[in-house]
Amino acid sequence: MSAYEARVRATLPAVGVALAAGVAGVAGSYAVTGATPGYVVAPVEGALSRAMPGEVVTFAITTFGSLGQQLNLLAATLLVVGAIAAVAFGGVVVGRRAPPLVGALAAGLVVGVAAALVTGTPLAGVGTGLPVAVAVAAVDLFGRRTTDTTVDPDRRSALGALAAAFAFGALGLNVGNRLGSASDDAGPTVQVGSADTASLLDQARQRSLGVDGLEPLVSDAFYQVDINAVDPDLDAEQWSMRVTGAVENDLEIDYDDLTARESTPEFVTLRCVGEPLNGTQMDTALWEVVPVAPLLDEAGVGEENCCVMARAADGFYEEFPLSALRNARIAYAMNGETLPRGHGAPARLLVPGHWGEINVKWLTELELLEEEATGYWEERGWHGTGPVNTVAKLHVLNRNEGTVEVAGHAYAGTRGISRVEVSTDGGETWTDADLSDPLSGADGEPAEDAWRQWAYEYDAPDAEHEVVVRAYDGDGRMQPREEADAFPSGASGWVSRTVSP
Ligand SMILES: Nc1nc2c(c(=O)[nH]1)N[C@H]1C(S)=C(S)[C@@H](COP(=O)(O)O)O[C@H]1N2
Ligand SMILES: [Mo]
Repeated sequence: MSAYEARVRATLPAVGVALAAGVAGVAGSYAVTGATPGYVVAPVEGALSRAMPGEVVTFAITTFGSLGQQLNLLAATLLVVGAIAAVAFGGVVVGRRAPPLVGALAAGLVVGVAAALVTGTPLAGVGTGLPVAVAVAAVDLFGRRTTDTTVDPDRRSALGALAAAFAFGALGLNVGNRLGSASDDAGPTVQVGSADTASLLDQARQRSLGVDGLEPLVSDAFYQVDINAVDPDLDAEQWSMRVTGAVENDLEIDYDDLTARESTPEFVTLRCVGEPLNGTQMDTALWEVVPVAPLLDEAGVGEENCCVMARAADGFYEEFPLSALRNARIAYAMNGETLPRGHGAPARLLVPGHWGEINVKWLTELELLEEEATGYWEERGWHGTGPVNTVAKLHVLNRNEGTVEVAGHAYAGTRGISRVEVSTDGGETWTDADLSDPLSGADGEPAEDAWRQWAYEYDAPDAEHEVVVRAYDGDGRMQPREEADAFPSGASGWVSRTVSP
């Protein structure tokens, strides 16, 4: 064995202990915070995704979808484990020369203070630092004493530390998951739905077409898109939002002010500009909403304003025209319950007919601008602040006795859907599909911004054939055939599917 080899071998157990300390630190952090912004990996993941060049993010979104964010979270986790391990390694090295536990204390302290600073959560410091101190101390106390004054971890104690770290990790995951779900339930106790909520949800059930496998008019599972893997966890009682910028007087309203205002339940559909043509990031809910227009009047918004920058607690910001803001709503409940954390609790913006991205969640500020500015996704090359494209999705294909049934949803924002046509011969001939009745609001008027379902059943041909679907908006305009990718301004084209007999 060369001297170099011998040195590497001698260091390996210490590296093992250090990695174990890294895993234990991350697990300990998760155990005390759950999946909240206090989790030590969360700010690192956020910073990573923010620093990532727009081309890379766009590539990840269009190739991996939401998996890209999971990969980013994994990268951030490895980074944090590595950083903690480096400090712990230092602690082990110091421990060889210093009096007992000095290295352990130093490592725990450095990691703890760093975690507290990075997350802005003192508890995260304790959760992260303590397990690191314990892991390094274990080496001090149980490691092999090589001379009278120095200790070294041997292979056994390194393996022991690793095993303990993983056990601790599993425990941390479990405790953290429970914490996370507990904080989801802890909503404010206000009356969130008006009396009409239940009957409108019932209406949506009644008007949904009874097609097997077709998502109802109020989505069972509403998609979620966020810039961060870990969402803000805001306390409604602490929350407020401001109207600022080019206004006569700044306005600030808190949760009680918001929910005391006159509100209505409204069906609103959202669609993400980044989803593929036949993707599933398009959903509908019944939201309890307060109109934005009166707030603008109260703040005194003049004609010189072109637009607004909406800002949020997760560092997200989007700019869009004042005309769209005048028709926007602030939502604080969804399907009869307080707004879920993942959808922007305690309050989010809904901008009828516009791409999802300007429907800012965890809303904190509406800054009125006199000159155009650039939002988060526009800085990354997207054009997602305008009205949605018309689309008809084909999500269901049922083979029945002698027939084929195809179905999906169609959406054209505030233009509405007037008609959906289906072709079963690749676009040669077209037939009208059945449409669900339009959803209507508490006043009985048709919902301003909601999708419809379509369905079509035909005799099963014996040959392979191509099913194509296209929608017409409320003005009778046929959805353009020309295909476009999601980037930069939303997918468009006719959805088609080859069906074999
Ligand atoms: N604060 C904040 N608001 C946000 C986002 C975000 O990352 N942060 N994502 C936007 C995007 S891209 C979309 S498509 C919609 C999705 O809303 P949902 O997650 O409730 O479906 O929220 C928008 N609002
Ligand atoms: Mo989006």
